[in-house]
Amino acid sequence: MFFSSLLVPILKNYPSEAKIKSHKLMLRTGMIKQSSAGIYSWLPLGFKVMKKIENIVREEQNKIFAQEILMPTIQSSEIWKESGRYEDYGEEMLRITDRQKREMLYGPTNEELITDIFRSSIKSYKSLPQLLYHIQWKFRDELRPRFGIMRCREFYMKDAYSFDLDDDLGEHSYNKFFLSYLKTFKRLDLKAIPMAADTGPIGGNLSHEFIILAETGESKIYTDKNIFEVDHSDCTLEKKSLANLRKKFENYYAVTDEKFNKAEFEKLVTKENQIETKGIEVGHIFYFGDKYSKPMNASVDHNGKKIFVKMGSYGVGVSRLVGAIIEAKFNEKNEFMNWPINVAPYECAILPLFSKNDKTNLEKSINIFKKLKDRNIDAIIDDTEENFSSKMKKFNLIGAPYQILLGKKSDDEMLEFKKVGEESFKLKIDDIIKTINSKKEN
Ligand code: P5A
Repeated sequence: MFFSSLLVPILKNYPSEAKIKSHKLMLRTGMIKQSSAGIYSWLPLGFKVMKKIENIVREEQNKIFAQEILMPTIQSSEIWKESGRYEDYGEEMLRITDRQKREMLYGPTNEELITDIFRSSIKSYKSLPQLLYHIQWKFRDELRPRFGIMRCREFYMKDAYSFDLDDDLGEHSYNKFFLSYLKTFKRLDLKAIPMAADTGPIGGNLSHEFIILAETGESKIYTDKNIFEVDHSDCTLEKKSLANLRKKFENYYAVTDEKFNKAEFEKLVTKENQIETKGIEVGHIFYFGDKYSKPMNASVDHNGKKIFVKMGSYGVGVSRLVGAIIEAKFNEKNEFMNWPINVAPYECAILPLFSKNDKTNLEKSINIFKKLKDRNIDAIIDDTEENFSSKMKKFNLIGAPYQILLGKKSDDEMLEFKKVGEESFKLKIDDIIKTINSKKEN
């Protein structure tokens, strides 16, 4: 409730090691602290934002009836030897030997572990489809970790896995995640475009990366600008509706670097519609059939016949999303962060001007805080002795979407209220509450 009691180590300036907006802002506002190369601690502000994002991701997974589980971070090498990826994964995999000299690893992804769970639990095709997900830390020993939590070694991922009887049903599961991702990113106020992408070490030949446009992104992309108009709001979980939605997107050229073909791009997209820019990959979905189920012997009985299940996997970079939202919403020139309200660290900041001898405004703040809290508004009072303008500057950077200013001549009834990055105006507390709550999801 009081800013002075929080662990928020704000810096006066942007640290020189940070090159992109999100890294700069996260270090300056004390959201994260680097512990070693590509490994970060999440401090209260950053952790709060990430947890809010995680919850939105979770809610959208639950809406397509995916079941949440939790798998460990440390895995045995045995299952990776079965799938054949133990050698293939190369130096990105952090390999660990335990005291019994067993080869273990810190999971970079979980296709093998989930396949092992599946094969020991499901025997009949009647239990299909199975959609399972977890939200867990991953480790990839990236050669060049950079841009803070955008490309780091330890990161937080939502990874889901689907199991179906045949390719047609497998693709239906794939399409459910396709829609679920569009909905998730929309709730985060991000325009993420599904683009045909390379499958790398995960495998398969059907795959989409979900990319948001950003100059600082690491993925080069080529697309038709009309793809931004495709709407998913009336799509249902029905098979045909989902397949149509994917088709609507796939009608437009949209690919990442590895899939780019200049002649094709120029033939399929008129000059004025061509977009050639950079983006941030916030999600990636894959369909790979029996790539893991066959070597690992994960099958079901279908009328006396043994069928290797058809699988897909679906990732969202939960920790990367914190940075991606900042890249999209931080106004660096005017120094304010415009968080979507449902992931903001605080929904409303109350900034009182007061002194040791006159704490009237601080007392007023406490009353306002209680009223906001009664109406479920997540507020914070800046009770520090900093001057008024540095409090405003600080909360613009932290990005409380709404702010109540109690300055020299603060009125009891008509409060000075503002949206971050905009001018203030006078409003009664009840109307402030209405304004804030109207912007929030139910
Ligand atoms: C899909 C789920 C997979 O790992 N297996 C399980 C599949 N896909 S992926 O594309 O490799 O990763 C999924 C998402 O995780 C984020 N991500 C990262 N975030 C921060 N730092 C990294 N080094 C990093 N690597 C991947 C991305 O958002 C990616 O889309």
